[in-house]
Amino acid sequence: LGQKGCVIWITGLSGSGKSTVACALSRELHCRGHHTYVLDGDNLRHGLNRDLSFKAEDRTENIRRVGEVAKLFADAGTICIASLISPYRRDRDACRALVPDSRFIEVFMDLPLEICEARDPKGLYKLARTGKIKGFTGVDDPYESPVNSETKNDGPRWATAIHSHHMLKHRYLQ
Ligand code: GGZ
Repeated sequence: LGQKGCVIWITGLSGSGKSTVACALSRELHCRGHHTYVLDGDNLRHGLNRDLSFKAEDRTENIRRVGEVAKLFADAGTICIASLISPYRRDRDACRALVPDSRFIEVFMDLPLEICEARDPKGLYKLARTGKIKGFTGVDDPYESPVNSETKNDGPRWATAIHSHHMLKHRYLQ
């Protein structure tokens, strides 16, 4: 895995733990001598994607650009971990189509909205509920759950963040 790059695409609602898992996974892989790079949607929106809003067509463009960058990292032999809400199945599938199939691993942070909202680490759900943010994913904007992700969510749903992390560890970090 280390010699040939790949894309690990983490999708899920705001507050579902995508960035936390991305960082933890990156650190573990790095400790084992792999080259890794994390592409975080929220961070990239300050630079590469600063011209994009949260309306559907801009989200699609956001994901397209990050998918293309992730492909470049994978081509260069890096394990690229992309962490974006990426709410539309079609957009995620388009990113998958950019790399050979076995080199795209979709990880679904399958946490119920209620738990993400209860956590509300940045207070954004509260702003969305009071109408101060419009078009917030899960509140008044759609999220299409993966049907074909590489993670199987057979444990308690709230444990999926940890489960995803362990699944990847067992599959790729032996
Ligand atoms: C969803 C929003 C919105 C709206 C601001 N909808 O939890 P966060 O704060 O740190 O991460 C979210 C981030 C989502 O950016 P992405 O590039 O991952 O989104 S997408 O893949 O849909 O293009 C959230 C913050 O931006 N945020 N407004 N309306 N998330």
